Amino acid sequence: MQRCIAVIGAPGTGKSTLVDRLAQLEGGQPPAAPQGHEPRIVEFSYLGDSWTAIDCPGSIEFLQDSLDALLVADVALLCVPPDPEAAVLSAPWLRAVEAAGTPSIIFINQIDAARGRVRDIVAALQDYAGHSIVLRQVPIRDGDRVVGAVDLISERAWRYREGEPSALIAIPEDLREREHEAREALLESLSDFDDWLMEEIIEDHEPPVGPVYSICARVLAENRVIPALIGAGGHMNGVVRLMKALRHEAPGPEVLRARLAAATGAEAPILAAAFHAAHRRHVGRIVHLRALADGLKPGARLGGDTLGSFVPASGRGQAPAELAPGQLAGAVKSDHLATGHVLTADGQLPGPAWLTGPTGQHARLIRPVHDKDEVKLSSILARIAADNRAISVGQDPETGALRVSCPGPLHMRVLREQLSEVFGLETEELPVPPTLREAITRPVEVHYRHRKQTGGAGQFADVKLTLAPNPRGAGFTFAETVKGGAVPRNYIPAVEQGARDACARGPLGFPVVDLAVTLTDGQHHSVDSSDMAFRIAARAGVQQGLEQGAPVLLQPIHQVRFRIPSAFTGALVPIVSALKGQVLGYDRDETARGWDIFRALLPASALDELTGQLRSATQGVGSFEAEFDHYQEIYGKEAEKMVADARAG
Ligand SMILES: Nc1nc2c(ncn2[C@@H]2O[C@H](COP(=O)(O)OP(=O)(O)OP(=O)(O)O)[C@@H](O)[C@H]2O)c(=O)[nH]1
Ligand SMILES: [Mg+2]
Repeated sequence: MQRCIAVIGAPGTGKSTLVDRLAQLEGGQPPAAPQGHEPRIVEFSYLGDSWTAIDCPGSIEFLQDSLDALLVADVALLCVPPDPEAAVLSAPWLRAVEAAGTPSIIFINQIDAARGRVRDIVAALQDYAGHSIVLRQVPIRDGDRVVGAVDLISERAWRYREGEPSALIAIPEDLREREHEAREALLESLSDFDDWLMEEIIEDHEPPVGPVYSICARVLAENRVIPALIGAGGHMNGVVRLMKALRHEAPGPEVLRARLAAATGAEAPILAAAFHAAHRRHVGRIVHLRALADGLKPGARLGGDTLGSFVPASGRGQAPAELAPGQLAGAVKSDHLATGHVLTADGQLPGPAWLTGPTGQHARLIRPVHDKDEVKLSSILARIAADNRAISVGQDPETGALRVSCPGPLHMRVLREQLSEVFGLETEELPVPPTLREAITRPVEVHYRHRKQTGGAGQFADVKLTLAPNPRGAGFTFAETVKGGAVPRNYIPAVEQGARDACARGPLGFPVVDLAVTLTDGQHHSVDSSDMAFRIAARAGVQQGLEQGAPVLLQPIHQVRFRIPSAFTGALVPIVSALKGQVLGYDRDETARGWDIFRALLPASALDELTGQLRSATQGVGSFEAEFDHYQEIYGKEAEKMVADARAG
C-alpha cells in the first residue's frame, strides 16, 4: 500500500523544500527539481512505508492543480506562512480541502522566521475553516526565536538542530503553564469525537498517550479536525515529527476510495482515478493516475478500454510492471482516459463538483504566427483544455479567432510556452475586442425604391418602412401592416430578410440590436418584382433609416460574481466604482467559512483591469466570474474612443 500526500498552500510557503526533506529522511538522492509550474510527483519510503508526495505549485493561477491533487490524495499537507497577518493567503486552500473532504494537516512552516505567536496564527486560520484547527505542538522560544517544540500529546520537548533531527530535552519550566493550557484545549477538541476521552477528562484522569494518538488517527481519517504542527522544512526542524504524524495518522487509500465512491455514486469497484495529464515531446500524452485497487497493469481494462503502458510517476527510474494499491503512475497510449475522472473497469465517472475551481477570467485571442498551423492549434488547444479544467477554449464570435480563457497572465504564458516547446506552435496573443453593438434612439420612416433595367428582365421593389427603437434586450422584431396587397404576401419574408441583413453592420460599424421594423406600404411590379429585389430594397431602406435614427453605441455590461474572503469585501466597493461599475450587494458564502459572494455590474471592457486590481486588493486570493447581462448606451469621448479602437483593430 502506498499513501499519497498533496502538498499544497500559498506561494513560497516552503512546500517544495519540505518535500525534498521528506523524500530524503532516509538518505538517498534528492528528488528531481520542480519543473516550472507543473505539479511535481515525488516517491519515497519512510520506515518501511511507501509514500508519494504531489508537490503542487503555489501560484493562485494554478490552484486547479491542487484541486486535481486532492482527487487522489489520502491527506493534504497544507503549508502556511508563520504569520497571523498572512492567514488569508491560505484561505483558498483551506476552502479546497474542506470542499473536497480531504483529511488535512496544517504545517506552520518557516517557523524560524515566525512573525507572531503560533496560537494567533491558528486563530487567524480558523476564520477560514469550518473544521476546528487543533494545535498539536507549542513552540519553545529563546527570545523571539523559535528553537524547538513541545508535542502536546506525548509531552516531549525537542530542541531544533540545524539541518538534522531535533534533540530530546526537558520541557522548559517557563513553558509548563502554556503547555498545560494548550494540551487541555487539544484534548477537549478531540474529546468531542470520543466518549472515552470525554470521560477521562471529566474524571480528571491523565489519559495515556497511546490511545490519544489512536484517536488522532481516527479523527483525521474521519476528517473531523485539522491538526496543526510547526517547523521549518528548510532547516529540517519539525520534519521528522511531521513525517511520524503522517505515518501514524494519515489514512490509507481505502478511505479515499470510499469517499470517491460516495461522491461519484460509482456502482462498480473503483480501480483508479486520473487527475492530471502532461504532454511531452516524442512521448505524447501522459495521464497521471493513482491505483485504488490491487494489481492494475498495462493491458488491463480501465475506463472502458485497454490501459496502455506505464511511465514512472516521478518521471525517473523504472516503469512499474504493476501498481500497488495507492501507487501513482503515468499512463501512455491511454488516450481514452479523461483526467478529473474516477475510473472503473468499464466506466469513467466525472469527479465531484468541487474539482472545478473558479473558471478562468483572463481571456485572450490566440493566433498562430504561421497560418498553416491554424487547424493544428485549434485541435491541440481543445485537447489541452479537455485535460485542464482551468482552461477553456472557444471561437470568439466577433472575430472568429480562437479565444482562450485561463486564470491569469502567468497561466497564459505557461500555456503558450507549452504550445511552443511541446507542439512546436508559435503563437501570438491579442486582447479580446469588446462586443460592441449599436441601436437607434428615435423612430424613422423611410421610403426606398429599388429599380434596375438591364437588358431583358428588370428588378423592381418599393417599400415603405418605419424603424423604431425596441426596449433594451428585446432584439430585432418585424411586423407588417400592408393593405390591399401593395406588397404581395410572398415577398414579405424577403423584406424581413433584407431588414435583418441591414442590421449586420450599422452606421457606426457594429451590429444593430433592439430594432423594430414595420413594413407599412410599398409597390410591386408583376414581371420585374422578385424576392431578391424586395430583399435589396428593404436592406437599403433600413440602412438609410438607421442613419437617420440617431444611432448610439452600446457596450456589454456583465454581471460579476466575486468570491472573496470577507475581510476584503469593503475594498471592492471603490474598485467597482472606479471601473464605472455598480455594486449590487453581497452575502455570506454559505459554502465556505470566512468568504463572501459580492455581486456587481461592470462594463466588459473593465474586466481585464479588474483582474489586476482584484489581485492586488485581495493578495491574489479573490476570484470572479462574469456573465453577460445587458447592453448599455455609451456616449461622448469614451464612445468615440471605442469606435476608433474597433476600427483600428
Ligand atoms: N526561513 C525559512 N525559509 C524557508 C524554509 N523552507 C523553505 N524556505 C525558503 O522559502 C522559499 C520558498 O521555498 P519553496 O520550497 O520553493 O516554496 P514553495 O512553497 O514550493 O513555493 P511555490 O512552489 O512557488 O509555491 C525559498 O527561498 C526557501 O529557501 C524554512 O524552513 N525557513
Ligand atoms: Mg514549490
